[in-house]
Amino acid sequence: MYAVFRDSAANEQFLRTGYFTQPLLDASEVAMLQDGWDTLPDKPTAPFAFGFFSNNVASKRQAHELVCDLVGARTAPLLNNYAPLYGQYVLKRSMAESGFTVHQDWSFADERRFVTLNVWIPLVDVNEENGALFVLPGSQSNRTVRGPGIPSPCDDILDLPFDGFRCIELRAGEAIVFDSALLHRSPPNLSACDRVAVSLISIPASAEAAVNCSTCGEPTEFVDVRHINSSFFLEKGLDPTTFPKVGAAPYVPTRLSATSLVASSVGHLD
Ligand SMILES: O=C(O)CCC(=O)C(=O)O
Repeated sequence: MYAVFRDSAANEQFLRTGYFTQPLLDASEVAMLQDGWDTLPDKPTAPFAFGFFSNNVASKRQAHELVCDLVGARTAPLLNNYAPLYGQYVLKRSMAESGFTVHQDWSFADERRFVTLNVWIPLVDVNEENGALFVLPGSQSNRTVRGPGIPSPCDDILDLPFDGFRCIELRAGEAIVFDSALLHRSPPNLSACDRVAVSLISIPASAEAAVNCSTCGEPTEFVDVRHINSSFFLEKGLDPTTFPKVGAAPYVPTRLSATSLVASSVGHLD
């Protein structure tokens, strides 16, 4: 398997748990990202919003370029030749409806050969009250086939109890780098202030950016593999249909359950 971190101890911990935390940005860089957020032409109003939910391409591009430049420069010395694919802000407003349920991110390259990453960095200190990430250590071993048009493997575990998940408390500018297959979620922000974070999707520089997808209903034995680039998030609104089909990947319908997770994941808790 492709190494993720240059440092072997960090890599070993990442491979075991599915994530690694690391102070990454200094106060001036956090301030630059905060300023980028404050001056975005189009801000979401929903209780919880990823940047890619927006229809305003100029706004998404402004965020994407800033996050890729700034966070990409800081992750380059740590990661084993990874390249930024897409950068965005993630807003969790101070609202009881701002929780986000259990999920795995889509994969953005061939997960049989590569690990794709989410580098998530809050712009304020985060804890259980204001919407820190909660992760299920070791759950990245569930290499499900995920992507647009493919039923989510997490539909039966959306309300899994928080026990077993680990709350990743971080200072502003500190990063959690996690495997796209790691199960994670975030509770509602019950503090008085909105929580803004940045997220950078990164893939190995030698990998072709690609999504698994189904463009004609529920898949049976195979899903399409389509090459993408950052326009998938920026101009195309996560619609893979105009990207070239470059192959097919075997697909077995999978629904993760609490029982399967106990067997495959919780044993990895350290
Ligand atoms: O920002 C959050 O609260 C959740 C982020 C998340 O789930 C993700 O980036 O995949």
